Order: sequence, then C-alpha cells, then structure tokens
Amino acid sequence: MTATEPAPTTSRALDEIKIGGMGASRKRVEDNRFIRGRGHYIDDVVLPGMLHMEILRSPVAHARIVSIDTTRAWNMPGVRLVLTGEMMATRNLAWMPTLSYDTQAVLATDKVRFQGQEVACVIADDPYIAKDACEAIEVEYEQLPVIVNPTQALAPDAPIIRDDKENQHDNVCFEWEVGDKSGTDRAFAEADHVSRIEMHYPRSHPSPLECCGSVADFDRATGKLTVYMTTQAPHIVRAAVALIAELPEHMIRIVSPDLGGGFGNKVPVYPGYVMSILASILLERPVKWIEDRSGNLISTGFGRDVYLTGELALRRDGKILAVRMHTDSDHGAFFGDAQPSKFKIGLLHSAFACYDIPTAHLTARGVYTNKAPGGVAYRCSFRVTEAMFFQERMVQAAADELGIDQAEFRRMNFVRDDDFPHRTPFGFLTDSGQYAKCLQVGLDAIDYEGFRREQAEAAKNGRLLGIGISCMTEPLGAGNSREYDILGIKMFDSAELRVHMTGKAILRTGAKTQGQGHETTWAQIVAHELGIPAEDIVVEEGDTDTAPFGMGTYASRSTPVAGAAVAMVSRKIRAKARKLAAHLLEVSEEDVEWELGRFYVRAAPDRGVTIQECAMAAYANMPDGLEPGLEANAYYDPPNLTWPFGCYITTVEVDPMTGVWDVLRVVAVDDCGVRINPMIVEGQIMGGLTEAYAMASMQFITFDADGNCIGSNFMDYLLPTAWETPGYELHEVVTPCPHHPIGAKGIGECATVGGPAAFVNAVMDALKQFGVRNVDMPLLPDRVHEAITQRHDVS
Ligand code: MCN
Ligand code: CUM
Repeated sequence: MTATEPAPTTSRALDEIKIGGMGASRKRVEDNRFIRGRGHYIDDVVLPGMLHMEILRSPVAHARIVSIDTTRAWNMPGVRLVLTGEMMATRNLAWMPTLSYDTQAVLATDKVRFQGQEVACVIADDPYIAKDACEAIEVEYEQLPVIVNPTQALAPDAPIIRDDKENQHDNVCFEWEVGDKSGTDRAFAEADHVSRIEMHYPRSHPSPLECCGSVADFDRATGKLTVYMTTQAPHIVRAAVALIAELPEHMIRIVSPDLGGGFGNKVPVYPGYVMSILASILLERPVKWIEDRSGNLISTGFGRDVYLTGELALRRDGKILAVRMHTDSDHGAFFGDAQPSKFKIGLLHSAFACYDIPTAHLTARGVYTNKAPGGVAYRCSFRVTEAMFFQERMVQAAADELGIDQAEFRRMNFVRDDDFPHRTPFGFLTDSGQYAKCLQVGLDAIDYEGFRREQAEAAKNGRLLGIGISCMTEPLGAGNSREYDILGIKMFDSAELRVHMTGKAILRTGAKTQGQGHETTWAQIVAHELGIPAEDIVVEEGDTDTAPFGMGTYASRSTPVAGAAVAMVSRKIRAKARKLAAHLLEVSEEDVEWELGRFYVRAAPDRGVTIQECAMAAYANMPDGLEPGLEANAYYDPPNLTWPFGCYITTVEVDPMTGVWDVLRVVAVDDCGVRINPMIVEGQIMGGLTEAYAMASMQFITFDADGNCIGSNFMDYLLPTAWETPGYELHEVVTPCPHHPIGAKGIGECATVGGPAAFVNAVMDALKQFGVRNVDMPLLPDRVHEAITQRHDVS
C-alpha cells in the first residue's frame, strides 16, 4: 500500500440520514393519515349505544342562582338525564380540585362566577335533542356586581367572588415573591438611572383547531371506566379521576386519540370531562361530549392576562445593576392553571436569564375575577412567554432612555459564553449559551447597520420605519423531580421499546403529541441509537393502559424529558443486543464493537451481525442464561431544565396616517441544541412566530363591564391566515445541551415566547420620535394611531 492509497475501510455503518436518523428532515409520518382525512380524533370515536351530552352555560358573569327548573327538559323525548349542581352535590361532585390546589365548580350550585360557566347538562339520544333540552332549562339568576380586572378585584369594597371558600376575605388567590429584596433595594438606591415601565400582556386563547371533548364509557360488568378525551397529559387525568371518582387506576383507562392541536388548552381537567364520566357511570352507556367553538373560547384555559410594573436599575454606561418586577395576574374565577406546585406564577421568574444581573426581586399577586379560569396556556412554558416579553420590552425602554444602541446594550449585559453554569438573578441555573453570537447572526442577517441608514433616510420623507430586537433564553422541559411536580406528582418521563424478532419495533412514551410530530421524531432517535430504520419503528402515545407512566406534553418537555428516555431505552436495548452479538459471533462481549446498525469483531471487522440479526437471536437463538426477548423501558429524571435560546429581529413600516403597520422582514435565530428533525423544528418555529405576530397585531380576548366575553368566535378573535402571515427567515446556532443524552433542547414554544417583543419593539422603535414608550398588545391600528397623534402611551 502506498501513501496515496486510501486506507481500507471495513465500516458498514449505515448512512444515518438515509435511515431517517438524527438530522434527517424526514416527512412527518402522521401526516399520511391527517392529510387523507384518516386521523382519528375525539369526534371520530363512536361506540355502540352512545349517548350525547350538551352543556348549559351561564349567560351572565356573576349571579346568584335563585332556581333551576329542569321539568321541561326532562319531559322531552330522547332525554336520558339532566344534571344540575344540586344533583352533583348529593354525590359530593359539585366541586373538583384544580391542578393548582384550588377548587372549581363542576356545575354551579350557589353562584355563577363567569360568563360561560357550566350550569347544567343534558344527556340525550342525539346531540340536537340534548341542545334543545338545554334551552328548555329555566334558570333564574339574581345578578351581582361584576369584576373584570385586577384593579376592580383589589378595590376595598369589591364583592368577594370566591365566597364559597372558607377564610377567603378578598379576591387574592395568591401572593408570591422570589429574589433578594434588600439587595435589590440597595442596588436601586445606588443606580445612576432607574427605568420604569408598566404594561399589560393581554388575555389570549390557544384556540386549537379541534375543541375539547370526551367519550366516557363505564362498563358495569367489568367495573372498568374508559375515557377517550382530548388531553395532553393522560396519566395526570387518570390520577385525578382515580382521586375524584375513587376508582382504582387499573380500572381507569384514559385514551387521548389524535389531537387537532393542544397548545396548552388541553392540559386542565374541564367540567365537561367530569360530567360525561359521571353520566356514563349513572346511565351505564357511553356518553360523548363535544365542545363547540364558543364554548371553547369562553370557558377553557386561556393564556396570559398579566399586568407588569417593571424597573431596571442602571449604571450610566448601560450596565444593568438590578431588576424589580411586580405582576398582577388575572386567573378568572378559579385558580385552574397547570403549573409546577412550587411556583405560583409559573416560571415567570425565568426573566433576565440571558443577562448578567447581580440581583433581582419579583413580587407576584394573582387575583380572582369574573372571567374563565386559566392563565397558563398557548405556548407559554409556564408563563415564560410573559417573562421574556416583559424582559425585552424593559430592555428596549432602558436602552432608549440611556441613548444606547439596542444591540450594544444587550451585548454588554449578556451572560458570557465562558460564564456557565450561571445562576440567574432569580435563582435558576443555566448551563450553556452563546447569546452574543446568536444576536450577531441575527444582526448580520437583517443587515442592522444598513437598516438604520435606510430608516434615517426614510424619515426624511416622513416615513416611519422601525426595527425590533428580542433575545432570550428560556427554561424548557420540566422536571427535574427535585423541583418540579404537579399536585405532588414528580415530573420525569418514560419510554418503552419492544424490538420484535424481525427487527421492527414499537416505541411508547409518557408524552402525548398534539401535532408536534412525535411519531416521526422519536423513531429518529431510536434509528440514531440502534440503526433500525425509522420507518421500521412505530410510535404510540396517549393510552394509559399501554403507555408507560409519564407526565404528558406541555412546556416543551417532550424532547428534553421523554426524548431523553427514548435515547436511554434504546441504549438499554443496544447493551442487550451486544450480548446477543457476542454469542452469535462466538467472541466475548469485550471484543465486540458497535457501528450504526451493526456489531463486529474488533480484530476482524468483516465479521459482524446486524441489529436485526441480534433481534432474531433474542427470540430464536439466545445464549444460556440470557433472558429472552428484546424489550426495555426507561424512566428519565433530567438533572436540569434545557435552556434553548434565540434572537428574533423584525422590521416594520408604520403608516402615520392610519396606524397600520406592515412587517417588512422577520429574522429568527434559534438554538435548540442538536436538531433531531430540522424540518419539524423549522415548522415549530414558523408556527411560533405566527402566534407571536398574531398576539402583537390582532389577538386578544376582552370583556365588557358586564363580563361579557368579547372574543367568543372567530369573527372577534382573530387567527392570522396565510394572507396576513409574514415570511420568515430562519437561522440557527447549535449549542448542544450538556446534560441531555443526545444534546437536544426543547423548541416547541421558543418563537412564541421570544417573538412578540420583536414585533412590538419594532413598532415602538418607529414611534420613538413621538415620545411614545409603550402601546399594549395587540397593536391595533387605532391604538398606534392614537399614540402617534396624541403623543402618549396607550394601554
Ligand atoms: N424537536 C427536534 N429537535 C430538537 C427539539 C425538538 O426535532 N432539538 C422536535 C421534537 O422531537 C418534536 C417537536 O420538535 O417533534 C417539538 O418538540 P419539543 O420542543 O420537545 O416540544 P413538545 O413535543 O413537548 O411539544 C410541546 C410544545 C408546547 S408546550 C405547545 S403549547 C405547542 C408546541 O409544542 N403546541 C403545539 N407546538 C405545537 N405544535 C403543534 N403542531 N400543535 C400544538 O398543539
Ligand atoms: Cu404553556 S402551553 Mo404548552 O406548555 O402545552
């Protein structure tokens, strides 16, 4: 062999991209059935003898229930059952616990506390009879004063909404603080400048394409309750049903079929689910409840509705010395969020994690109002959305006040690349990041300097151009179990892998896909670890009878937690396959090497066996003493959250005559570590940016003084279509997560979290010359126009 000849290669490792492994932009396998209309959603569940349930909702926001007359409904042909709060109360089921240690009415007994609250329900032979019968129920209400915001809720003479609760003498549902108060006060006293801003992150709604629903099926003969339902977290629901209905877990099967989106709307346990279950138990027939769009928009988990007072203590040169934040959050009539028990305002205190700030203090107060319960939903990672929006709006205001360039101000305050692990001012531990690089990629992509010149030039002709930057790192992937639990159930996750004798496999996890593509990406992780082609692996989630116990999908925790469990379970299988390979190759295990899809003898690389041959041996030719079969499960408790980061930059032009603003460009730079499926990741980012644009420009749910919900339909609550949606330019930085087995971090919520501030900052940049510092979202043309003509902030 001469020096120029290539070294002989014996590697028969598979081409990872070809087998659909990590890094492959594999088309989503689930789309095969979705685009053919063959998805199996909750309304597709039809069982023999099934009855239909309809809910009567309160037309008023706050009222004492004087009487409910159900006689006419009962007398209608085809009506099987009419349930009222009074009847539920006789079974001790009129109230249920929420996921935040509060209680919520299943059916109202004493009072109704928000418009759309469940008052009664009818179970009938078909949904039309059920609906007609609901209209035949006569309810007499005695109206009470209505509270629709924290200011009203906290007024000294405010009526007490939760008078059902002992010891509740006001409308405060929690008060919570975190950080170092005295250290922060000191830093503020010594600051050269204090920047202060107030704003409201309005109430929005996730509005998944498919609303909520359930089909409950109680079988008296076996004693088993099966519930098909729209839930992002089937095992949590099973635990809740076990506690509420006092049934043992093995007699409860929760099945979450295909979901037409979730976006956090399908995490809470809603009264409709509970009533369909009770009705099925009472009638011994399957009972289906399908929510309509208005029901979904007015009564189910919304997002945000938080008021902020934010302050930054600053040194003249731009260094941020301290942060002070106070939030008042509006939780509606019941504190019904799903969030880690320890943290009353979710992870809002993840704010300022990417900045190196010595000290900070946050006080948070939650209030009850006469509005639907919720707050944690809509791609929020437990309120990180609000955290990063407030952070980046505060940063922009501070930089402008000091007269320092937006990009420069951020750069000088970032946590540096060699400064990890880093303790954030509110106490989180971040483990990696390249924030300055991420920002630079964004600035280069948008040609920051060039745009500033263009902006100055345009101003000469009276045109208003603006550029908005938003940088953030966010905590995704609850747990670890030390700090994260829901109702005391620790947050870890799981995977179970069964490799059949021909080398095909089935994988199940404790997560639950709602459109994120788990059926595609989990198979890619297995392909990466085992060399089994992704197409040979089927992924199943959402059935508590078959899936291993897990905490479900929200807070973009699936890749960080369940995805890690998928890698770990694959490695267990590989370890066992190695024993089988050694047996087949008649060498000792230590002499066996692995390359993708194949074990070979170190001293004789030509002698090898494929993973499929090992699988066959597990059933047909195992060595003495080795347990047959090739199956394993793994429970994964991550050491930390994952910390993806991003930089979003948008440019806009505002029409000074009308207040209409057009998006010129949107640049997004995301770092979610190693990308399993780049195409799916890009889809998640584009979806997130679209939601960010929607919230910044058009989306909010508001209420009139009587508590009527404005936004109960898609005429009033707007979803951007392809027509309004701007184009996106996506870039990436890759910093592998140091503790995740495949270096991945979550991505599902990043762009929704970081995006809104980029749009608002851009419009505010254009309006700077009018002395305007803030216009609350959504930036509707009339608000922007008012800010321009009146030269003041608009809330
Ligand atoms: N992914 C990847 N590489 C990474 C990270 C993620 O290929 N480094 C892939 C994952 O394998 C997965 C998808 O991207 O297929 C999203 O992963 P992840 O960030 O782990 O988020 P989850 O799967 O936990 O999804 C939850 C998140 C949340 S909380 C909301 S809300 C939301 C979101 O996802 N709801 C959605 N995106 C959604 N997308 C759709 N289509 N529908 C929803 O309801
Ligand atoms: Cu906060 S919406 Mo997602 O976490 O289901």
